[in-house]
Amino acid sequence: MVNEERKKQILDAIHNAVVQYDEDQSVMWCKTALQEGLDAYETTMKGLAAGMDTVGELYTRQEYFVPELLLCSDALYAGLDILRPHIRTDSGVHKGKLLLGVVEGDIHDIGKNLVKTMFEASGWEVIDLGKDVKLDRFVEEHKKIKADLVGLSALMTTSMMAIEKAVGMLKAADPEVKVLVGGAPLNQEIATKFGADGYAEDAVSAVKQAGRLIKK
Ligand code: B1M
Repeated sequence: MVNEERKKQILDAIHNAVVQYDEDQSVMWCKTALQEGLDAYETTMKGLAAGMDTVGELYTRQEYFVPELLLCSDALYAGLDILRPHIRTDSGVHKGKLLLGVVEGDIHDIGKNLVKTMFEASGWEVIDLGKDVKLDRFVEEHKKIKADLVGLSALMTTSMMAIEKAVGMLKAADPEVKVLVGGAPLNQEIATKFGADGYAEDAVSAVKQAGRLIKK
């Protein structure tokens, strides 16, 4: 196991690779992280996702623009491809079926994909509808597959309003449906106001929250 100093060096290098949109460095340092025994999930969050947070700050300060954001996302995904197979799994246990997607009007899917990764790693079957998903589609697919849980993600204050609508549509179609919501502009208070059954601020707490919701 590496010492704290080396761990920080590796996580910083991954963070910087995302910020500098350097796919090769992202891949190289994520491989190094695994070779040196770092936990794959911690590396994802404290390296790749932390890099994306810095990118967000650069965008807010107008030092980065949309093209840079896209390149940074590519560097994040290149690293995630290396780490994902190593994220610890609860193999052989089927926990439930999650219908997941980013609501209409919103194409931010990095967070949703991390949520998906954690659910799959924890033994859930995930039906991923992708991003910018029309609200009718969540209802139609839920009717077809009878998901144990529907997960809705939104990253913008504008698109988050679609969550309230989607929850209403899902509950009208199936009063028993459980809906979990998440994404940066949301919090527990808003989620409750929108009628959702649960809210989670990150991918790990989403899985824990899901476990609680389907037990009820
Ligand atoms: Co844009 N974007 N973006 N963007 N983008 C934000 C969200 C923004 C906050 C930037 C800013 O202004 N500071 C801002 C929104 C402002 C607002 O709220 N109104 C913004 C904007 C304005 C836009 C555009 C409109 C820009 C434009 O075109 N002028 C446009 C939107 C187009 C559209 O959607 N219709 C746009 C486009 C893009 C890109 C395509 C270039 C790219 C996305 C690439 C992609 O996703 N494939 C992008 C990016 C990368 C960002 C920032 C920089 C990073 C988002 C991210 O991936 N974070 C973002 C600024 C920021 O967040 N600081 C920004 C990392 C990710 C791991 O975190 O997504 O929060 P997050 O996910 C977390 C939790 O939220 C939670 O768990 C995840 C993992 O722990 N979570 C859930 C998420 N979903 C969950 C669901 C759950 C539970 C937990 O249960 C179901």
